[in-house]
Amino acid sequence: MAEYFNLFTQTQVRGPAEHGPPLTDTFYERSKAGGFNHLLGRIGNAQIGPIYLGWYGLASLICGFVAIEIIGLNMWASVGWDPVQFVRQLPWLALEPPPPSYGLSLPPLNQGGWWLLAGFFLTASIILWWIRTYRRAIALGMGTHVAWAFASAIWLYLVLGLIRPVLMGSWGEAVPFGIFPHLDWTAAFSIRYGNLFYNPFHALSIVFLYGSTLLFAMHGATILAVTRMGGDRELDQIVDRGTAAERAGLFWRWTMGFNATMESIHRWAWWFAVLTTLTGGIGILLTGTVVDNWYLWAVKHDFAPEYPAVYPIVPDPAAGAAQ
Ligand code: 07D
Ligand code: 07D
Repeated sequence: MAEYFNLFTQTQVRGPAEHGPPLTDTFYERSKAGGFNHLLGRIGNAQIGPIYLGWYGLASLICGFVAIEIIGLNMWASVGWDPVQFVRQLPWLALEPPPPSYGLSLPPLNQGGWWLLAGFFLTASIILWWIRTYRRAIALGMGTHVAWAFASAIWLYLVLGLIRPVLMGSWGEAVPFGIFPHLDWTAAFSIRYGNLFYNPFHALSIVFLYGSTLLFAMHGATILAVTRMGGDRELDQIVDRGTAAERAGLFWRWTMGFNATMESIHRWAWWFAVLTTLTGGIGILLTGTVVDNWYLWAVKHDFAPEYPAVYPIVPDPAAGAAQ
């Protein structure tokens, strides 16, 4: 019996496990069979695995584990090895970079040395994972779009924690490890450099971040809206356009006069996501190196007003209240 398939009445068609095309260039055998999981099938594909670990994957996981271990143990030590306080205070705990007085030299372990080590292993882990995304794509005969999008995020990460601190001559410029501490750093960074809102690259980054969510919503909604015509089989709709793609396109021409194609929408989405961190990284790189105060920079370039010229001196309301 054919069952109507939509968001609420899902069917999970289950055949033999899909192993993907055979790999030719690998010296590490991937694991044999995967399993199935009904709950995962509700949000995605029910099949789990086969997972490809490989030497890069293994090395990445080990480096990631070492980094998290260093961060976690330092945080734990900072509450006197008390397990309860560790859990309670975790969001506020930090592993801080060295104080500015050390510049780019190697500090003692408890003066930021651990931070440097953790950063080294985290960076190694991330770069090894990038290599893995690149090599697995090649092995499957795919394009390397995922790897290059990931590289854009890594660019911002490297600017924040490595490239800019090196240009500024101090590890102390880098971001601490920690959930709220890294937010404090973000706020302090903005204030120190005269309000990041006046940094045009921060603005561009926000444009692409917001744009990414908008595009994702529009695309996701459009495809869901035409699944009943087979729109979710996007590939078929690209090579053999059917009523779903036609209607989806017409919907947008009706509502806004222009439509993306089944292919171009993914290019838009890719570029918007990639440009978020690409422009963001440029913005951070310029901060403190080329521009020391974004507000004053904006005043100089005539897009921020000088405060006194706009706001006359305001009497302190508290002074009146005291009488
Ligand atoms: C949903 C994919 C899954 C990823 C997740 C993140 C860790 C960290 C480590 C306790 C969308 C896993 C988290 C591995 C645990 C320790 C030591 C991605 C999804 C679930 N931030 N940030 C978060 C990172 C920076 C900022 C949350 C990382 C900059 C603001 C999480 C980096 C600045 C806010 C986190 C990084 C900045 C956050 C949720 C690296 C400027 C929030 C992230 C490596 C860009 C939000 C309490 C998320 C929050 C948040 C991780 C860098 C600003 C802990 C790994 C320095 C303003 N950041 N962040 O869902 O709730 O991303 O914070 O560069 O409001 Mg951050
Ligand atoms: C961090 C890329 C690196 C991540 C990697 C992931 C792991 C975990 C986990 C397996 C996010 C590695 C992953 C290790 C593995 C598992 C589970 C991407 C990262 C490689 N801002 N702001 C941005 C807004 C203000 C500030 C970008 C909005 C204030 C600073 C974004 C507002 C001040 C920085 C953005 C706002 C301030 C930013 C981030 C509003 C604070 C940055 C884009 C409405 C008081 C960063 C140029 C991104 C940047 C950044 C948005 C306000 C500070 C668009 C909407 C004025 C210091 N801000 N911001 O994708 O690039 O990050 O700036 O107020 O560094 Mg901001």
